[in-house]
Amino acid sequence: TPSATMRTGATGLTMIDLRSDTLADLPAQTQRFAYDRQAVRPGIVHLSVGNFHRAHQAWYLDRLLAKPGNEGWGICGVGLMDDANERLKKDIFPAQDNLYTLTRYAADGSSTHQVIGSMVEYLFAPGDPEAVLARMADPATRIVSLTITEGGYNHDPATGTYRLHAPMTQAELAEPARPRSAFGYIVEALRRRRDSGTPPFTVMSCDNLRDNGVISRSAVISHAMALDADLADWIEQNVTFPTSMVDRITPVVHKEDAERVNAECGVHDRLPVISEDFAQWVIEDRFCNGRPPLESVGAQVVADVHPYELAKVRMLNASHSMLAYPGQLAGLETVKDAIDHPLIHRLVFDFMTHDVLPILHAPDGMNLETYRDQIIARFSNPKVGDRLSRITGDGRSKLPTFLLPTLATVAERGGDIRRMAFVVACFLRYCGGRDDLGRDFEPFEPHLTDDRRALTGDPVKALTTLPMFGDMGLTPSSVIVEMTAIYAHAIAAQGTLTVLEEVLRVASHVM
Ligand code: CS2
Repeated sequence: TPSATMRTGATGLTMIDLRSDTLADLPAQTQRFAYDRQAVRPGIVHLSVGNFHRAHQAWYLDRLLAKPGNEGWGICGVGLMDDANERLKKDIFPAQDNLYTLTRYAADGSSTHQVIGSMVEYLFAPGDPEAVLARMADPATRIVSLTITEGGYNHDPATGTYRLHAPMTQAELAEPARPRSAFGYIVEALRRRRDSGTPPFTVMSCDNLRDNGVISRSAVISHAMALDADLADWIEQNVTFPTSMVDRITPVVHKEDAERVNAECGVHDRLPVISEDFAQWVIEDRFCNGRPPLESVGAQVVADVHPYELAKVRMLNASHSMLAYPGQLAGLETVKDAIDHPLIHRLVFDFMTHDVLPILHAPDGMNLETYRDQIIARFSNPKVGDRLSRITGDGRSKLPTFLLPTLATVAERGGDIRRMAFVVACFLRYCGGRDDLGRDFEPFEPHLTDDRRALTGDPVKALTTLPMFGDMGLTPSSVIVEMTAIYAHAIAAQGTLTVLEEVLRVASHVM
C-alpha cells in the first residue's frame, strides 16, 4: 500500500517510503538536504527530467539551496513526451513529493546516498500544457534549462539548420498555443512574456552538443521566425543562450539496480538515480535575467566554454562510442566489461592519444593526458553498472557530434583513420541488430527511419547517402568510405575482436 510508511522490500529489508513527511525517519546512511524546502520557489523550469538531469543539475542546485539566499532557485521539472516512461514519472514524482534518492559510486567502490530536494514541482506537459506555459511565463521563472538529448534539437547536421518541416514542428506552428516540443514551449512562453512586458528567461541547454547554446538559439529563433518576425527579433535582442559543458556518467536504472540501491539506502524510491561521484559543469556567463551563484557549489562559470566542451565531447563521449559498438557486438554488457577487455582498452587509449589529442586545444589549466587517464578510470568504475546499450543508442544523433568531426579532420590531414573507420563499421553492423554470437537485439535508433536503417547493410551507400554523414561530403572513393567498407565486411566474416586485433596491429601511432 503506497500510504504505508514502512515496507518490506524485495530483499526482505525494511525500507521507508519516500515523502516529505517521512524525511525525518531516513536511515542514517542516507543524507538529506538541510534547507527548508517549503520556502523554496521554482526559478528554473527544466524541460525533460531524465536521470542525467536528476544526477547533475538538480544535485548542484540541491547543494546551492543549502546556502542562504538561494530559495528562489528551485526547479520545476517538466515532462514533455507522452510516452510510458513519462507517464510513470507523472504518477511517481508527485506521490514522492518530487523527492528521490541519488546513489553515487566512487572509483574505489564506496558509495554515498542522499535525498535530493531541489525539484519542488513537476508538470506533465501533455496532460496540462497551459500549466507549463503559465509556469514558464511567470516572472519568477528566470531560466529554462533543457536535457532533451542530442536528437531532440531537430537540427539537421548536413545544413546546420532547424528542421521546420519535421511533422511535430509543423503541428506546433499550426497551433502555437498548444506546443509539444521544447522549442514550441519556449517560443510561446517568450511570446507571452514579451506581450505582458515581463523580462525574458535565459535558455540554457545541458545536452552534449557542440555549441549547445548556439544550436538552441538557432532552433528557438527559427521556430519563432516561422510564426512572427517581430517576436524572433525581440528574442534575438533580449534572450541569451549560454553554452555549457555537462558531465556525470548516469546509467539507466534497471529493476534490479533500483532494488539494490533501495536496499542500500533503506528507502523505497520508485525511481531512484545512480551515478558516478565525478561531476563537472562549465557554463558560459551569459544570463539575461540573473543566475544562481553556481560557482559556489563547484560549477565553473567562464567566458568561453568551447575548449571544455570540445575536450569532453571528443574525448569522453567519443571514447564511449569507441568502446560501446565493438563491445556490444562482441557480446559484452557494460562499459566496465568493455574497458577491461585488453583490445578495447587499447583501442580507446590509442584513439584518445593518437587521433584526438594531436588536434585538440587543452582548455586553460587542463592537461589532456591526465584527462584521458581520468576518463579511462571513470569507465572502470566497479559499481556504476553503465550498460553499453545506453551508449550505443541513438548513434545517428551522437556520432556526428562525438566522433565524425575527428574522423573528418584526421582524414583531411592524411592521418591514419583505421581506428575510427573500424568503429563506424561497428556502428553500421550494430544497426543490423545482431551480435557476433548470433544474438539478435533491437538497436535503439529513434531518429533513423527503417528505410534508412536498412541502408546500413551496404556501407558505401550508407556513408554516401545517410544524412548523419551528410556534412562530410563522402563519395564511394573517399578513403573513409573505402576503409569503413573493408572493415564492415571483415567484421561480418571474422568477428569484431579478430578485426580489432588487426586494426591495432597495423594502425600507426603517430599522426
Ligand atoms: C554518453 C553520455 O550518451 C552517451 O553516449 O557518452 O551520456 C555520457 O555518459 C555523459 O555525457 C557523461 O557526462
